[in-house]
Amino acid sequence: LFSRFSPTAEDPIFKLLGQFRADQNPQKIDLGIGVYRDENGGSPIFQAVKQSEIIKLDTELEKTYIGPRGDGAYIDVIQKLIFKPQFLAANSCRLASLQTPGGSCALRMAFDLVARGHQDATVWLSNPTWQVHRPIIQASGLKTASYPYYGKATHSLAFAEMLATLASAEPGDIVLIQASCQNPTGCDMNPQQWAELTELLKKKHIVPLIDMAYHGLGNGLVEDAAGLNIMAAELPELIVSYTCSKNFGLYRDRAGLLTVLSESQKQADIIQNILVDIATGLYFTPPSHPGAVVKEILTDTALSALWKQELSDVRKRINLVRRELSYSLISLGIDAGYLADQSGMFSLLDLTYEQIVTMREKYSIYIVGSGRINIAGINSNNINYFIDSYSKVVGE
Ligand code: PLP
Ligand code: TYF
Repeated sequence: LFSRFSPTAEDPIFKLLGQFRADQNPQKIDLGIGVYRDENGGSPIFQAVKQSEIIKLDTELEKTYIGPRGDGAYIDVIQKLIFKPQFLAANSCRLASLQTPGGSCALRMAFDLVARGHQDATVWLSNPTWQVHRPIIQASGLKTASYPYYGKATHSLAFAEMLATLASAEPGDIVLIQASCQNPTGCDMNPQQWAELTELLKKKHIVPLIDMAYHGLGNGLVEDAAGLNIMAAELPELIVSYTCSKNFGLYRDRAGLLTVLSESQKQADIIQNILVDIATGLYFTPPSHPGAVVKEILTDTALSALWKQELSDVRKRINLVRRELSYSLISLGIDAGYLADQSGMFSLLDLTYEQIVTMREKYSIYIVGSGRINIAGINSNNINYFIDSYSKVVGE
């Protein structure tokens, strides 16, 4: 049986991480994988998480299954973090939700749900998007198409082109949008653009799937959810995939959420049962611990304040590095104003494939093949080396 299989390609981001780890150069810099790094280059556990884990260790009484839907109280606190209170007061009966093992799994569940009801749906992906979106969609058997999102020359959103292309989508198609801190471009829509896109989706009966992987890492918890809330207030149907991987730093522990907004409570009840059915067929029950840790933080006033402070520190550091990088490169005559304007951990640098290889092989600076850098990989110890190397490579 197994001789039938041919090899598949390794995930390029993890491949790059392996190369980085094997590199002996003490000046090496990892700008690859999307993991937050602090000023010392480490990824320490949030203090709020550590404290919550200690409480959980002391108070957890059993390890029995939490069941396919997960913990209802965890679902409630995440929904409160995402949606405006007025929206939830009027519409929570229209929501069907599931605690999931991270954001990737929430996405897979969302596509499996769509495929059960509408096998011919096309999922529209931004060009470019997170490179794992496509394989997750293909695993659910749905078709993909792409819409313009980013103008390389201007380093900004190609909004008019995006709207023009999405106008050709069919009713019941899905458009995948990132809520904030778009991976890999760092370019997000402003509220006016969210509203315009909402109008189009409403008119054409297209359903948005909003992937929220960097909630609070851009401009703030409320600000990063503003576009999503514009859509939720206007549209009959919407899907949200959420992950606590980045904003709680829970990467390996796997805490996520899938929330589906439908037209009525009756439809939401049907969707809820289907989601439970799909989860049962895939993994049965999500891990309890990371969700319990998040729930503890969000229901405890002191822990919640501590977490918000830590998240704000993360955000401030990312934005500080953005500005420093931008100004230093501009002072060398390199067009880099866009780095300060974009948001979240990622931006695309103007590098050819050959230049990316040179950055890696000659300077031990690890950048994803698209030119994507993790801004948080830069700190005051390595910024000068980075700027020096980058300016040499682009000047050659
Ligand atoms: N969506 C985007 C845009 C991401 O960058 C990530 C990153 O990991 C995810 C979803 C998935 O998150 P998770 O690690 O929780 O599966
Ligand atoms: O884009 C990133 O770097 C993160 C982490 O297969 C990641 O989202 C990278 C590759 C992958 C899963 C997650």
